[in-house]
Amino acid sequence: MNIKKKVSLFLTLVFVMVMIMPAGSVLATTSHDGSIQSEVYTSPKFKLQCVAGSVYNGSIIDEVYTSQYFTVNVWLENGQDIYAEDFIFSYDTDLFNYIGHQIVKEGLRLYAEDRDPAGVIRYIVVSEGRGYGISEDSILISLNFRASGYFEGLGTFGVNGVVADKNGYEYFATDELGIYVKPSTPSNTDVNRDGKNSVGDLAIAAYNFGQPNYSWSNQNSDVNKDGNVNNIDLSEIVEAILRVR
Ligand SMILES: [Ca+2]
Ligand SMILES: [Ca+2]
Repeated sequence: MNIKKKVSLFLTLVFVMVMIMPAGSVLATTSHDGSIQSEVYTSPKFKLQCVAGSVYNGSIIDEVYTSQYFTVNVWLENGQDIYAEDFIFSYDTDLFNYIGHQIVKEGLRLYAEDRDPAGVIRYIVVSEGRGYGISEDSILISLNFRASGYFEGLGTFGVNGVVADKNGYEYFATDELGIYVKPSTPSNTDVNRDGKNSVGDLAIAAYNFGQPNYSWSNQNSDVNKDGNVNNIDLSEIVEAILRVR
């Protein structure tokens, strides 16, 4: 094989390797002084996470009760100077009702939300200015849902789309998450689950009175699981305390 053919074969091999290289591969690069260096190449990716309670401190869950409120966080991981995201979020409309969204990371802003009644929503999220690009794992957007009161079973959430870095390089990312909807349980007035009904349970629920579910300090404050902490929950706890001798 002559030199020309060898070079041609080498270049073809390099091209094929780059084309099939998965995220996380080691990529050989040539530095300014001509030496060969290796870099670990990781693509940004989405991760879906379902939580009950507050966005950052809530407990991660994989099942919900019928009629329960909960939050699905869309995370962006492995990002480096990512400044814009254009993605489609999908959910099962038989099992879940979409309530709304929140942006919790400073410097991020939602520029577009395009909703389709079939359970498909397109979002465009942008970092407003230098210093707000995403270079560490961050929640892009938090989506509030309520499990429908009519159906039980396994429902799926999906996200896929394109994110781009400060140089305009675009990366495709996707993720999927299954959440099981189970029947509601009867009221449980023992909010802190210490085995007794007392004023401690009442105080916890009182602290969460009137708050949206993502800011509850304890999800058991909603004793009748209707998605609100209100005078119905407090009255049930008081009645349980009065029954204690
Ligand atoms: Ca208790
Ligand atoms: Ca309630």
